[in-house]
Amino acid sequence: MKLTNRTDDTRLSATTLGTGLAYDRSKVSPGIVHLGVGAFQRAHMAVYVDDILGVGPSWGIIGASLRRPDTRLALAPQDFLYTLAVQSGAGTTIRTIGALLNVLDATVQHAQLISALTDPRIRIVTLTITEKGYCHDPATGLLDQQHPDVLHDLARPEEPVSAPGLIVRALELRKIAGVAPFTVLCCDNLPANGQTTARVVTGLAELRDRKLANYIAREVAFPSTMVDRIVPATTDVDRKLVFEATGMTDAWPVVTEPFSQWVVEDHFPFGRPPLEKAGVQFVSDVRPYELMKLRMLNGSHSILAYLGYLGGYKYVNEAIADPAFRRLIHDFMTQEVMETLPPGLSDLVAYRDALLERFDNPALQHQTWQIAMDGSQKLPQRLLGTIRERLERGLSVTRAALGVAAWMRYVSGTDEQGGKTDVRDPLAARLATITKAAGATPLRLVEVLLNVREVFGDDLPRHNLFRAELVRHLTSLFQIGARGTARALIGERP
Ligand code: CS2
Repeated sequence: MKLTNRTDDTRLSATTLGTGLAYDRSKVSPGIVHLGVGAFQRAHMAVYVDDILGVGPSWGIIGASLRRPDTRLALAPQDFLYTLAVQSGAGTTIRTIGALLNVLDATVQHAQLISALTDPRIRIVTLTITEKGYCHDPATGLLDQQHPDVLHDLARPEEPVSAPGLIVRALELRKIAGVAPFTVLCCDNLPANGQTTARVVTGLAELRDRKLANYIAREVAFPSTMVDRIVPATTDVDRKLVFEATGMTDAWPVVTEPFSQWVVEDHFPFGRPPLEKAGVQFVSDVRPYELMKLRMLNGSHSILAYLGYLGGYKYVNEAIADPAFRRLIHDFMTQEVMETLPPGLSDLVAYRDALLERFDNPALQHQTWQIAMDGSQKLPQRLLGTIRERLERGLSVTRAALGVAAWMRYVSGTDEQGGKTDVRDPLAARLATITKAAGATPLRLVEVLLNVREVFGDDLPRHNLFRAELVRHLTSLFQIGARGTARALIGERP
């Protein structure tokens, strides 16, 4: 990120912005601590909060980055203000967001973060720490007791580094001080995300102190949510666009699509912002929405990411413009996912068509490589849930299995041109070792990868039909590539 050649009077800040917000920011006080400030949170949850700060000024956000200084470094000089650019084929709309009152860098401001988390004004702690931030076993959803961060937090409970560790410590301190706890709101793409978060937090507390664990289980609410907005990583092109549109330099704007959805289970014992005024849907059971979104959107995204990347497509909109890929994703949703979803959801056909249109957005530049990251943490809820249910019912899993085979091909470390693939995944080292030992032999690759229990559990490796589909697809991916395989699957000449 280059900020040279611009004088400070063109840098976005409270002074240069003037009265550019719809509310008086000096009246806003913090009510939420957010762990994991990233592009997604800044383009989603923070925008909903920004919308209601005029009527609910006690719900400002203190953000925290758990690993990296970059967000604080970029936003502090601009008073934590940033630009939201909403882009579609029809053009761009620009808005400044002021909901973040501060961003702490937990690596050097640990004490400040703990004091924010124990501040009685804080009534909600929200999380976007990505799937791997939960230190859990993706196949079972249970805390991984051998996770290095968990071991660290058990050894030094006063200086936790993981999000579950920070939450446990903050709740412990609040309990000691006689301060009511906060509500924990997971905003990550996990199945039953409230329960999953509750399980890892109480699981960690249990390893430290049973009484504390009981207290958390009894007193703390973990409502589930479904979050949805496509937010690619910000690039220098986006920075330039924002500068050209506003005349101000913003070191870290966020660029997103027009669509945004947030469905929340309405269980906030210590109060919540009036987010329904900003379009949040409060419901008693989030599960149907969550399954729909994870299996339709994220499932399709992951298939497109692996096949697209292998097929040489850098961006999602390029991949979905390939007729064979488009047809494959259309049929995956229609013929494999829809019948696994609970009844009562509104028009799934319209939902599917809207997704295809969103993937098409040419302004977004969403990299297949970005979505391909952390597959070991994503596959269970995106593809394997669909596959499990269909196998149980004796139904075919061809397209979903192609997504899994494409992941297997991807993590084997080379692309179709023989170049090296930069595989980012918490299990990357292990995946590299086992795939190297197996070589480019589909049967052996399927064998070793299916045995990664954290991903496939104990049941899927035993399923012969699933295994056969994987071997068939992987053989085809090696022989005729991703595009050829997609074409063959939809009945066209590869
Ligand atoms: C994507 C998601 O990066 C990914 O894995 O599938 O971030 C996706 O864009 C969001 O969940 C959309 O709501």
